[in-house]
Amino acid sequence: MVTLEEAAKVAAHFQIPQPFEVIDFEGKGNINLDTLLVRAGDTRYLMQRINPDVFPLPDRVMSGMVQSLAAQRAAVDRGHQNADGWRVPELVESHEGTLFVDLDGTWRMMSFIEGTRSFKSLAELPEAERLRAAHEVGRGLAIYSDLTSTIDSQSVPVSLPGYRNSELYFNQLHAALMGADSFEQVADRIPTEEEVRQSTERHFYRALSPQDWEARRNDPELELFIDLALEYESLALEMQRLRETGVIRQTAIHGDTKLENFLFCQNTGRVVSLVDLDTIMPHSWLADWGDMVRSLANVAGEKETDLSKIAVDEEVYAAVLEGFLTTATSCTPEEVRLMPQAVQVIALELGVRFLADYLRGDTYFMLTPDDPRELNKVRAMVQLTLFRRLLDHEPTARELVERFA
Ligand code: GN1
Ligand code: MG
Repeated sequence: MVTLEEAAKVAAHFQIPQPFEVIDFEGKGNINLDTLLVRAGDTRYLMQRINPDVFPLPDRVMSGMVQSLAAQRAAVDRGHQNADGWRVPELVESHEGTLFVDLDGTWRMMSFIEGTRSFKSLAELPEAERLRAAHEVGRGLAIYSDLTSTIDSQSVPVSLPGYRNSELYFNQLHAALMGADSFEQVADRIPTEEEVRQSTERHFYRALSPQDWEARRNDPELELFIDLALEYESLALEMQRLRETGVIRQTAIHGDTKLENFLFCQNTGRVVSLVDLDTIMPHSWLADWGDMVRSLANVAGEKETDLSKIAVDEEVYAAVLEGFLTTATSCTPEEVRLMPQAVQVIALELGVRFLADYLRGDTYFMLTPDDPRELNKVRAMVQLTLFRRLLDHEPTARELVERFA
């Protein structure tokens, strides 16, 4: 990670007033670990390096982001019925007039949306406020989807080839279970499409010594989770087929709709923005729906070590569903019917991603020096436990969907 001194040198490339100071940003996510807050007078900015190990095609990331920002801005400016109070970050240009600078990686800077807060888990809110917040998040995703529905999904390049591809993630799990370290072992699992292969091949190979891999692979705590994931591989693949065969439509989705990326107005408690625009891509809105609900309904959060606390909060589920379905304007009945499975699939898929990453040696969700060595194992167990609970909860979820649809 860069030092604050190095970051200040990068910040000087952007058109911001002098003098400015750079501090670390605590609200960073799991991927762009170089995320800093830049303050110039009363104005604050967020500066980020797009993690090159995860996003090998940063210009694509930027192009999706630019399209999303432009669509949101245009909808707000023309007074879209849902856009009242919606806030859109702005990219800061460099002195050369570009929207990013390449300096040992691709850096971008954007305006910081003041007066808002975000949450990693609803547990950070007093109980009396949680359901309203869940309703707001559902409403927020419906608004975001509405405002960006003008984007032609076929014109958005996939920012991260292979992202949200369940089949690929399961193939990576199979490779990690084998402890593969050569092409021959995984030749039939590596994607054939060149650009997907280039972006993901690294994550098919073991990055641990054979001894360390074996210890992780044979960890008795993981056995049931590995079995569970493999048992439901076909569920995830089924959803993918429905998309590939056009039964469910593709739009330009957000791609990373966990609770943390929704900004709540500090005064009104309303959701006013959905940030982290790294993964705009053609896919189904059901993935955004699923990712949002799997992160929201698990009030214990993504890093809980006491698995007995992982549960589907039924009231939260109902509130987010109501917020979404009463605001959304363009869902087909077939898609609505699939809403419960979509949540299951994203929890399963994310569990598989964490599990495969832990088994092969943390090459994707990289650990910082302060992170516990077993973080990705914990994250995997949380998502797969949640997946189990979501399966049990399915009849209730179906009833709720029928009620609000
Ligand atoms: C990653 O970097 P962050 O925190 O925004 C990941 C998402 C996961 C999420 C889980 C590009 O998002 O897919 O759902 O972690 N983003 C990417 O916390 O892989
Ligand atoms: Mg992200």
